[in-house]
Amino acid sequence: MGTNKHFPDPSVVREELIQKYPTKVAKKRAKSIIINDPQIIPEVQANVRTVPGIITQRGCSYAGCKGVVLGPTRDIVNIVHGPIGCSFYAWMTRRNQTRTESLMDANYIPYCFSTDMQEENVVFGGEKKLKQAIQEAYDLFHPKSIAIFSTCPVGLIGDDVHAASKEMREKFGDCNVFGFSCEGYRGVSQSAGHHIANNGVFKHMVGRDNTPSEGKFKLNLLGEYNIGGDAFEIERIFEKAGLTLISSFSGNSTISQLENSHTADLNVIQCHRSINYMGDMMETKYGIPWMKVSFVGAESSAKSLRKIAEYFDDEELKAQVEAVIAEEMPKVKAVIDEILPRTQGKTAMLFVGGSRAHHYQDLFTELGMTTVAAGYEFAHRDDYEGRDVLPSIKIDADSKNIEELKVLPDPELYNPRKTEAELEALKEKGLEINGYSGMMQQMTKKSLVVDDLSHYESEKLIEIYKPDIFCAGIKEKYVVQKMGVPLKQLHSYDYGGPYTGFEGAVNFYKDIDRMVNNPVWKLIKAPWQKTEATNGISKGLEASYVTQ
Ligand code: CFM
Repeated sequence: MGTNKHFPDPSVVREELIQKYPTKVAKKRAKSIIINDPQIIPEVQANVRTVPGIITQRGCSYAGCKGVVLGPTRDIVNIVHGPIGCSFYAWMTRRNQTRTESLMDANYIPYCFSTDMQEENVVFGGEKKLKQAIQEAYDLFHPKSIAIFSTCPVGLIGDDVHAASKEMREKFGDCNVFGFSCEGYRGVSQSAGHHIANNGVFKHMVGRDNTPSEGKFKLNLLGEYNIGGDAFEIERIFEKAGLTLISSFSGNSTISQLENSHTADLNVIQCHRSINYMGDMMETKYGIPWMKVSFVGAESSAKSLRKIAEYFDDEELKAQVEAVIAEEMPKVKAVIDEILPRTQGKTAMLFVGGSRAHHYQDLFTELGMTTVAAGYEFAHRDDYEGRDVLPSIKIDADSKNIEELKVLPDPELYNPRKTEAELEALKEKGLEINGYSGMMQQMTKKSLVVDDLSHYESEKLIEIYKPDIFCAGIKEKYVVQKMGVPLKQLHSYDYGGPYTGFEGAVNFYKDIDRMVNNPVWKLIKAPWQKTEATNGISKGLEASYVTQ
């Protein structure tokens, strides 16, 4: 073991994590528990099935499709075809905010639409009920669009949501009805649902409105879902910098914006995991390049703005971006100067979704804190190791299950925004076009990277590292806090936020300061404080279901 209790030998930790598992399980889990080396970047096993019986953090394909990608667009009526539970438990739990222009504008986010499938529908089929529900939603709201989401029983009994959607679309004439085969079991996690959602939005929405958009520097913001108002802060910054946001995918978005999004000249991608498919497809069909950005962290926000200005290669824009940074940064700096002495040297662990476990490390770095271990719930190898590994990723049966759209350049609308030579020149300047280098390159040597962390492993990690803060979600929150470690929810932000951009960074610093310096945690006796520790690893704490 290392001498510092916060930084134990990662190979010992790895052994500790898997030693209680049956041999086969241990062997499998070992491939997802990696000691990082940013120079070499070892291979991580990711996007594979969770071992049955292991308590995972993951969600389902339906959650990724309906909840994540489609949920934030305010004027689509999203009907869930399935039992009511699938709707009820997905109803407004993801905090994607939206802001209508006027009180009269459509906003269906607060509603919960479900076909409320019963046993009778499972036995005799649910298509009739689905069509009735579509009709009812149409009669009540006259929305521009209705999307149908399939839950597990729908796929099992074979209801054809696409045929039902088509029939109703043709019947109405003025309402775009389309369906998603996003049954919960479609993939190994919600990641499958993202891909299915990307395909559907691309097929049924993008490119429907060819009205030329206005603005000198037009871009779409992909993979930003406006959790806790994050997109509002990015919109503020874009506006200040003179950038025109055509559409976000999909925080605070509308159907019209998505339908017109192919008129933008650049796609910037914040959450690579959930929407990289869209970036690629829009590039192929319309000639719009994409760039990875992150507006999580003040430094990252400044860097992302500079990247965008570099892409458009306009001196005025570059000057404006510098002016924005010069105006925003001092306010951020003032807060950091005050907080840093209290947060410096503390440690964090992040186990969230498919992009935040990476992005939020930047905010912790700004606070002088070290990320000792991190991982995603459902990311793929490219999110860990970088997109260079894409050709070497094995397409297993679970991935084959998800449709890959065959996309070709549009005969009329394909218009490469940059020539090959221009793209090359940008790359030479260090701009990563259509690329993402992943989380591991940024993490320190010997930090621990764990994919699809199990509940048992999270308890073990906390016991060994005793981090000053653990970042995950509501399912983990109270278990971790009962261990005497504050948990920051990085999905819902513990009802705080926004955390993006410059103002968001300040919010985050203050929230983390409050959490890691709160004396209440010292009043809780964590299990390892009740027993004697040997070599930094307590022998006293055991997950309740594991026996010696
Ligand atoms: Fe992307 Fe997201 Fe995330 Fe995600 Fe999610 Fe989310 Fe997330 Mo929860 S799209 S991968 S599927 S950044 S809902 S807004 S916080 S797990 S890290």
